Amino acid sequence: MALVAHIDSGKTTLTESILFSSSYLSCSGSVDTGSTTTDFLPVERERGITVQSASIPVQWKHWTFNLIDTPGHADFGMEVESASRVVDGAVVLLDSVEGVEAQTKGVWAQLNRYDVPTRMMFFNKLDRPGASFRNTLLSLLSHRFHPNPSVLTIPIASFDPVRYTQGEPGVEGLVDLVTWNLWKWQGGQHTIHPLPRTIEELQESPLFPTNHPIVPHLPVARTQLLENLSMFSEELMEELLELPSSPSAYLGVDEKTIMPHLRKATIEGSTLPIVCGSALNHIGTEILMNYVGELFPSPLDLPHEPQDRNPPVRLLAWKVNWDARRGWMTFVRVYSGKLTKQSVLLNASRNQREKVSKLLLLYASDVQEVDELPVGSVGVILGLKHTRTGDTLVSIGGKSEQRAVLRDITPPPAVISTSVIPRSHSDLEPVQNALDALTRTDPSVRVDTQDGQLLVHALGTLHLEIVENKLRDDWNVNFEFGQRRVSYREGLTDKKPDANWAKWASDIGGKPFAVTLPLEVRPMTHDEKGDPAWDGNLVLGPTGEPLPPPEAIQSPRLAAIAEGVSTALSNSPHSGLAMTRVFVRIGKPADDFNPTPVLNAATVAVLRNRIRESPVGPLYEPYVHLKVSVPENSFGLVINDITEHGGVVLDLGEDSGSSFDGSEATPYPEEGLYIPPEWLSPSGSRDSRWGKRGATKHVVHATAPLSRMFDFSNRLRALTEGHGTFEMAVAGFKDVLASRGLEILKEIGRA
Ligand SMILES: Nc1nc2c(ncn2[C@@H]2O[C@H](COP(=O)(O)OP(=O)(O)OP(=O)(O)O)[C@@H](O)[C@H]2O)c(=O)[nH]1
Ligand SMILES: [Mg+2]
Repeated sequence: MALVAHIDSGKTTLTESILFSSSYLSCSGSVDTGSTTTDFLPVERERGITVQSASIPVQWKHWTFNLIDTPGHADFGMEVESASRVVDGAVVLLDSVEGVEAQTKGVWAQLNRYDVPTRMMFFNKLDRPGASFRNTLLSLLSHRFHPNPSVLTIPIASFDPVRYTQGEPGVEGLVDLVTWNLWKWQGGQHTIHPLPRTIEELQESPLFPTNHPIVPHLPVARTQLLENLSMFSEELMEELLELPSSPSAYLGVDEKTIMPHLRKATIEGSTLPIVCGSALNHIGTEILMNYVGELFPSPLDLPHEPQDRNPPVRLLAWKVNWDARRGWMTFVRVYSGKLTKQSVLLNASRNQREKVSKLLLLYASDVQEVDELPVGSVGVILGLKHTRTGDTLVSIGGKSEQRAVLRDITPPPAVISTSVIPRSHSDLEPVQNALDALTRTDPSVRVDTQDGQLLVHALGTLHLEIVENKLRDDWNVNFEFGQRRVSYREGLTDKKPDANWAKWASDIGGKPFAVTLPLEVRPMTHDEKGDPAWDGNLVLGPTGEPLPPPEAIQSPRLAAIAEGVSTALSNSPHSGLAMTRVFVRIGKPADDFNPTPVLNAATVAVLRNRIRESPVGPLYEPYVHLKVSVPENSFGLVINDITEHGGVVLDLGEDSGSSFDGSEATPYPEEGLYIPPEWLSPSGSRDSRWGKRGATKHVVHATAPLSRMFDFSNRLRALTEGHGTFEMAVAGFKDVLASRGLEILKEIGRA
C-alpha cells in the first residue's frame, strides 16, 4: 500500500510512526531533524521533503504489508505514478488544518488512472491549532472525492470538558466506532478501554468526566456508520432490522459482525473509510494499521493469474535505482509465480534476457537478502543490466501469451527544459552516459538533441535541480546547465486536407510503391480529454478505443503505425515543438504486403505533411497552481505581482469550498453521513483558514504561466521581507493569445 498526499501532510512522519509502532524502530526519527528511515538521501534530509519513494515491508499482528512512502511535491509525480501502478491500496493523508489541497486532487487522479481499488483517508495533524475534523470531512465532500465516506474514528480534543471547548490540546483520545473502544493518550503512552454497550452505562461511564460533550454523540456516530454500511449489504441490513428497537441496540453489534461488510464495501470502493490522528505523536497510527490489515485486500483477493502448482513468473519493474555500492537495483512487484535468486528471466518489453543475481528486501537504506520473492511481494533484484522502469519480466520459455507485457507506467508531461553543456569535448560521452542512466531510473526525465544541443526535460524547477545534483553527485560528470526554458506545445489548425493526403508513394529498390494509411486526423474538440500516454493528444485504435503507447500494442502492423504517429507528433514541422490536442484515429491496417518499417516511415511522412500543410497551430504553455501565504501588509503587493505576471487569482483561501481549477461543481450531499457539529471538533474554531476572520496570514490560490514564475521565490522574498511562503505545482497546459504566441515563437527562434 502507498501513502500519498499533498506535500508536507505528514507521509514520512506517518511512515516513521508505523515503523516505530510495529517495533521495527526502537525510537522514531523526525523529518525536522533529518533523521527518518525513509528520507535518507542527503537532499531529502537537508530540505525535509521526500524526493524518491521508498518501499518498506511492515509486520503488524498477523499481517505483512509493503508500505511505499511517496513524495508529495508534484515535480516528483513520477514516483507517485509508479507506486500507484503497483499497489493494491492507498492511504491518502490530509492535513486537518488545510483539508483537501491541490496535490490531494492530483494524487487522487493518479490513483484513479491506475485503478487502485482500495483507499482509506487519514486526517493527520489534529494536534495543530486550527485543525478541524469536521471541516476536513466537508472539504472531501465539496471536492467530490467520494459520495459515501465512513467515519471510523472520532477524535477527542481533550478529556477535560473545559479545555475541550477550547480545543486544547487537539487530540487526546480516539473512539474507534467499529470495535467500540476508547483509546486514551497520556504522557506518550496509550491505554485502550472497551466502551459500555448501552447508552445509560455510557453516560455513567467513569472513562469520561461527567458532562463531557462528546458522550451523547458517540451512539449517533456509530448508528450512522452502521446504517450507511447497510446500504451496501443486504445481510447487514437484515441483521440490523432484527435488533430490538431500543436506542442502545446498535451499540451491542459486535465488531466481528461489522468488519466483513466494511471490508467488502472498502475493497469494492463503495465506501471510503476515514481514520484520524497525529502521526507526529503516534496517535491513531496503530488504529490505522489495524484497519489496513482488516480492510485492505490481499493480492489474492483481487483479480490475478491462477496460481496452480508451478505458475510462470511474471513481474513488473516499477522503479530502477542506481546505487554506488550495489549497482543497478530493480524494484519489482511479483504478479505471478515465485522469483528465485540466480535465475534467468526474459524482459518481455525489450526482448532481452536478464540474469537475476541477488534478491533483497529493503528497509530503506538497510537491506536483508532473501532467496525468493513469492507472488504479491515487493522486493529488489540486483544484477539486471537492461531493465528500465515500467518493464515486464517473465519466465524464460513460457507460452507466448505469458509473455504479454503488463500495463506500463506513463510519465507525466515534461514542462521545463534546459541545455546541458559538457565542460569540454572529452566530457560529452560521460555526460551522455550519465543522462542515459538517469532516464533509466526516472522516465519523467527526457533527453533529446535539438540543433546540436543536448536538452534535458523535466517536470518542474525543483525536479531539474535534483537532476543537476544527481548528475554531479552520483555520476561525477562535468557540465553546466544553460538557461531554463519552458516546454511549449503546438496544436493543430483545422484545415481540410486534400482527399488523398493519407496516400504515400515512393520508390523502394527501384520499384514504385504506394500505401494508403488508415488515418483520421483533426484538432481535438473542447470537451475531449487528452491522454497522458500520448502527451495530451488523443489516439484511438480501429474499434475507437484509446490506444496504449506503441510498445504495448500487440499487433505489429498497428504498432508500426502508432509508432509513426508518435514520432510525427513529437515535433511540429512549424515550430519544432511537441504537438498537443491532436486527435488521431488509426483504422485497421490493410492486409497488404507492406513490411512494418514501410508502414512506419509512411505514417511519419504523411502525418508530418498533413501538419505542414496546415497553418501553424495555436501554441500552449504550462501553467502552475500557486498557493501563497503572506502577511496582511504585503497581501496587495503579492496579488499585484501575480496579475502583472499573467496570473489569475482563484481564491483568497478563506473559502474551502471553491475548487483549485476554478470549476464549480456541486458538493456531494452530507445526508446519511455522520458529520460532527462544529463545536465537536473545536480546535477548528480559531486561527485557521476555516475561521471566518482573524487569520494573521492570508492565503492566495492562483494560476500563472510557469515561464513567468521562475524567479517568484525572489520576488516574494522582496515583497514580504522574507515572511511569505509558497507552493507551486504544474497545473497543465493552456493555449495562449496570438500576441503571446508570437513572443514564444521569437523566444524559440522560429519567428
Ligand atoms: N503538528 C504536527 N506536525 C506534523 C504531524 N505530522 C507531520 N508533521 C510535520 O509536518 C512536516 C512535514 O512532514 P513530512 O512527514 O515530511 O510530510 P510529507 O508528507 O512526507 O512531505 P513530502 O514527502 O515532502 O511530501 C514536518 O515538519 C513534520 O514534523 C502531526 O501529526 N502533527
Ligand atoms: Mg515525505
